[in-house]
Amino acid sequence: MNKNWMKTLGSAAVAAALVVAGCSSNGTGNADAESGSGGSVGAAVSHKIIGIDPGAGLMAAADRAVTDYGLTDWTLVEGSSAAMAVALDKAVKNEDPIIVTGWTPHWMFAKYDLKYLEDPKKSFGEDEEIRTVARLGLKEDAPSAYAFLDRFEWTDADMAKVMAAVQDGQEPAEAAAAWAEDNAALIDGWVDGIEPGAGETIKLAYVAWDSEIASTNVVGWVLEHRLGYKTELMQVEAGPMWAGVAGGDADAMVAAWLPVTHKDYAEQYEGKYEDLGANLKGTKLGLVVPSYMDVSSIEDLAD
Ligand code: PBE
Repeated sequence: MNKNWMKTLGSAAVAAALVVAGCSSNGTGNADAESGSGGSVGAAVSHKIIGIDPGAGLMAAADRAVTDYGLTDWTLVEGSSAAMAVALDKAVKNEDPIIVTGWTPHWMFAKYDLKYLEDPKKSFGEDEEIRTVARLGLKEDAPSAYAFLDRFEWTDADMAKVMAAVQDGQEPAEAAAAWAEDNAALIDGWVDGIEPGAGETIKLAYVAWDSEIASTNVVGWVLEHRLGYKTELMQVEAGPMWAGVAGGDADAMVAAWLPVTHKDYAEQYEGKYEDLGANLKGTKLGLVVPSYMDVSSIEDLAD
């Protein structure tokens, strides 16, 4: 009963009540909590992993981890990037234990002292990159936009600056514009020798993941301010983002995490999109905890 009930938990108040209930169950025969055989982390966080939007590849990977490590009593809580960040912020302020699904690049590693739990079974994969994916035919229909998208590549340090500005309260478009003005030389290289477009509208699909909010707004800025296009930034869920590019409703996205995280989407739409290669290398995904927690590996979570 516990498990299904936990899945439906929405409010912090109910969650807090559950923690209390979890503690009191110590005295009423909760074998895990009483066994002392490594169940303490699970009990401390009510056997919950705070996830993000259900369409994220990170959630599929976290589900895989739950299976791979035998975390049978655990619940992966669905929500959003923003809700995860709020829960993490609250926990860190109170020095409460918490486990979240996290990824790099992300501003949270600069703001808080965090660590990834080791993943010896590699449920979260390795050697991933963020790629740019265009719809079939974009090359012919908007060659200048295509040429720039094909060339676009930056670093996690670049992305982190835009993400941090958004986190500090700037509108994403403003943060992107400010970053672009500070990095004009880099952008010169991205557009060097590319003729401006004819004012067509380029539709960029993205999901409200902090990293992709940053990249999509920067790419939109370059298309508009350096290449003469109009842009439409379409914020959608992960599935519709891939479906949009594959079906031609969106022109491109800079949010394809491959070869692992978006593998299912990439396979589903194989042959219906063009992979323009990496726009950022050196990413990472996993379960993330505050450094003050005395746990180092996902293996330690199994009761
Ligand atoms: N993320 C951020 C995405 C890709 C970008 C890791 C949350 C995902 O899991 O699909």
